[in-house]
Amino acid sequence: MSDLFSLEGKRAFVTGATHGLGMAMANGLAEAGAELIINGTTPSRMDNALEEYENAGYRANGFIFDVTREDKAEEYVAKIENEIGPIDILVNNAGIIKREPLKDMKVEDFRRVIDVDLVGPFIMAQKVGKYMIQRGAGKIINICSMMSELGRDSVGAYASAKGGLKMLTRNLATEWARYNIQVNGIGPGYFATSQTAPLRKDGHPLHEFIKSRTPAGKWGDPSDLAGAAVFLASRASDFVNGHILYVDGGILATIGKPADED
Ligand code: GCO
Repeated sequence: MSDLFSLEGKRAFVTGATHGLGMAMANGLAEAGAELIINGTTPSRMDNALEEYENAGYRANGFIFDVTREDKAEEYVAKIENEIGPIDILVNNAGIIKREPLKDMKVEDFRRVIDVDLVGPFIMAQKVGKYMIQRGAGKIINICSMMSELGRDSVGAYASAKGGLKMLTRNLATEWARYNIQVNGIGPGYFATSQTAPLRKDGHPLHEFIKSRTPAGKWGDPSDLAGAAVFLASRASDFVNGHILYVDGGILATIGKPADED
C-alpha cells in the first residue's frame, strides 16, 4: 500500500516553496521520497528555506526567478530538465494577495494579482508540460483557494485569479489527460501562514469569524496539506483528473450558523 503513495525517485518542482503553504507541501512531498526544486523571488528567504530543507534531510535545489517571466521560466525549466533531471511533479503554489475593495483598486494592482496567481501557473504548466507531454507522464497541482468558490470583501482580484485557476486546472486536465498527465488542484481553507497573519491579529473581526465559520472550529495548520499534495503527486491519483480537492475543515460544506446559536 505504501508504494501507492511513494514518491521515491521522483522530482517535484514547488513554486514559491520558500515559506508558508508551499514549504509545508514540499516537506510532505520530500517526506514521501521526492527530490525538491523550488523557486522564489527573495534571496534571503531562499537561503533560509534551503537550509531548513537540508536540516530536515531533504534534497532541494533553489532558483530565483519570477513565475510571471516567461523567458526566465523557460530558461530555468530547460536548465533543470537538462542538468538535474526530469520534473515529474509541478506544484503551482506561488501566489500573492492584495486586499483592497474593487471600487478603489488600481487596475495595475488587479493586473499584477492576475499575473502572479493565474498567468504564472499557466506559464509554468506550459513550460514544464512540454517535457511531461514528451515523456507521456506528469502530475500538476494548482493551489487554488476558498476564493475559487466564494467571494469576500476586499479580495476580488485574488478571487478572480483563483476562480480562473480552478478553470485553468479543468482545461489543462481536458487537454492533457490524454498524455497521461494528471492536472488537479488543492483548495486550502483558512490556514495560519504569513499571508493570513494580518487576519489573525487579536481583535481582527476575521479571527473569530473564521473559527466559527469552519466546522472544524480552527485555522488549519499548513502541515494539514501534505497528505493532499502527496496523494495528487503519486500513483494513487492516476485516474483523478481536473479535480479540486478542498482541504478546508468543512467550510464549503456549510452555509455557517448565526453567531448566537449553540
Ligand atoms: C482572504 C483570502 C486569503 C485566504 C485563503 C482562503 O480572505 O483574505 O481569501 O487570505 O487565506 O486564500 O482560501
